[in-house]
Amino acid sequence: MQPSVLVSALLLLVCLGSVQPTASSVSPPTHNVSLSSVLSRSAAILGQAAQSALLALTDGLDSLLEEVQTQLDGRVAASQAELVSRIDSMKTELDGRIDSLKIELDGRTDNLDTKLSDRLSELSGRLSELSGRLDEISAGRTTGVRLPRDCSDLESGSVSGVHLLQPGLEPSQRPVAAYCELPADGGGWTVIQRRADISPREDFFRGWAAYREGFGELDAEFWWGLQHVRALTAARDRRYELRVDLEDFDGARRHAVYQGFRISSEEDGYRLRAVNYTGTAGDSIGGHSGMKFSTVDRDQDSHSAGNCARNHKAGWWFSACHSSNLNGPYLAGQHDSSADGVNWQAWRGYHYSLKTVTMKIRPTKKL
Ligand SMILES: [Ca+2]
Repeated sequence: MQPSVLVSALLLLVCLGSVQPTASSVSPPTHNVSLSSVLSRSAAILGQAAQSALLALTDGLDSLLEEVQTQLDGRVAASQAELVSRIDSMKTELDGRIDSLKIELDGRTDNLDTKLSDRLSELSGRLSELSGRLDEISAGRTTGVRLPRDCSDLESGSVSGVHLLQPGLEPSQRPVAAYCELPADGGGWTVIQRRADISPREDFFRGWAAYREGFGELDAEFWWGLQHVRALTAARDRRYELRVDLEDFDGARRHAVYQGFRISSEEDGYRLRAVNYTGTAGDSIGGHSGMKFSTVDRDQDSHSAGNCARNHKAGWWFSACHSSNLNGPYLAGQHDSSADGVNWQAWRGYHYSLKTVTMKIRPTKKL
């Protein structure tokens, strides 16, 4: 609209311009009045045209601005809506996650409660069982009836598990709980040590007092205690054998039996006697026969320059130092370090820590 008005005005101006020189060249001076009126009318027409053009231009700009503004408003509104929708969906997702975490947490708490409750009931059951047995012992003391000295004295029909024994010959000696392995190989085995692939794992890197008294759980990993082994093997009327059962992580099993087994008094260092080997594992204890027991805090080994118990992280009848380390750290199979696992040199060597070990004793003779 506005360009066409401008063009018309300009065309008029050109026409007037082309007429004027001719008129001025051929017309007399009297014609000047009518020319000036033509010019003034033209100027008026031009002014009006310019004004119309300006108005049209202003209108055009206004509508353009309105259109831009509308579009901008629309886009801002759309962005806002998109943002709100995103925030909403994030919030929904977070709420969902929080809910599922709450449910998981509740489930775990319930599970833990159940486990704790089961364990408490089990412990409570064992406590009342032990309490009942203690009553029996008290009754036995007054009537002169003794508890079994070792597991071979249990009545026939007894089952494997924890039993109360009285290893010492002194009637005043306190009873001690022991694990009895009854059906295996004729039965009657008193287990004096066990390693197994279970958790929580027992710490076997302990001092003299712990190895003397015993530690661990009888139905899991444990060391029964040198004082009890001594009490049994000190008796002159019985001879004991030691059997060691070994298993690796491939499920292979070997055993070693020492038909003559005993240990000396604490004053003598719980010195080992293990002779007359038979078995399938190779002899890795015979070389320790005659050695005193050593712990990290009581070095009684034959290695004058070093502490074998510290170096191999166990208590054992170390010489300088060992061909078996059955109380060593549970390294679970192949290990780079040398001789500081649950090692049996004659079978799996110094870089293999066995999966399961059981050491057990029973009388070969009852005089
Ligand atoms: Ca030493």
